Amino acid sequence: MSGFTLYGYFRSSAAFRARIALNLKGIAPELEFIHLLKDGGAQHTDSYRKLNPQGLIPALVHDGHTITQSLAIIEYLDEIVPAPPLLPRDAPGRARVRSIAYQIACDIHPVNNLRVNQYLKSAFGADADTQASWQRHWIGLGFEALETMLARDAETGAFCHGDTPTIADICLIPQMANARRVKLDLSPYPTLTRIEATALSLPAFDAALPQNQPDAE
Ligand SMILES: N[C@@H](CCC(=O)N[C@@H](CS)C(=O)NCC(=O)O)C(=O)O
Repeated sequence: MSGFTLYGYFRSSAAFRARIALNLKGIAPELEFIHLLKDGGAQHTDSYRKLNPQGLIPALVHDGHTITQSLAIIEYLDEIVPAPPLLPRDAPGRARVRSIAYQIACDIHPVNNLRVNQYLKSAFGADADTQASWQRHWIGLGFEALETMLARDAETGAFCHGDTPTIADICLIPQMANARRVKLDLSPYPTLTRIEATALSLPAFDAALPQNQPDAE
């Protein structure tokens, strides 16, 4: 399929989610790189804010529509390209997958975002070490609950839910990359690291890694 444009940045974990979903669906989008740091951040320019008034990436343009929010992008792709499905067929399964995805996308990720770290610095003088410590705290708290849930539930398989990747894995793997970047000790989360290794053995996940992007630095 063609006619997709993804606005992203190699290190953005929300863009990483969108890249995995596009890869799983076999879609190779045109790429527009929004450098989040250079010259104060391209996400804040008038031209990008016209596309996404939130000033956040990713944004996906397709068929005259601009879609923002990574989970909305992923569910849109899943609806227009149904195979392979990124959500289970059964309602309890879909609820469980969304619960895992939202734990990451709604509770862990937002408090660790770039703009939060920039505000920690400008308002409270938090240096890079303090910011990393903040991130380790919030990621660790979220991972503790996720590890308990995934280790306990019979629905957990090779992936977060069963033996094929879902939206839960699409959120988990980029969050693991962020955890590694701030040097969180991952030894207390053996289920998460096992699922990460399985997911990264798939080309769709591996090709979406930050270091494998054309704008990687
Ligand atoms: N909930 C949004 C989060 C998007 C988001 O926070 N993107 C980050 C990069 S991971 C961003 O653009 N940050 C720019 C900034 O903080 O200025 C989504 O899932 O798309």
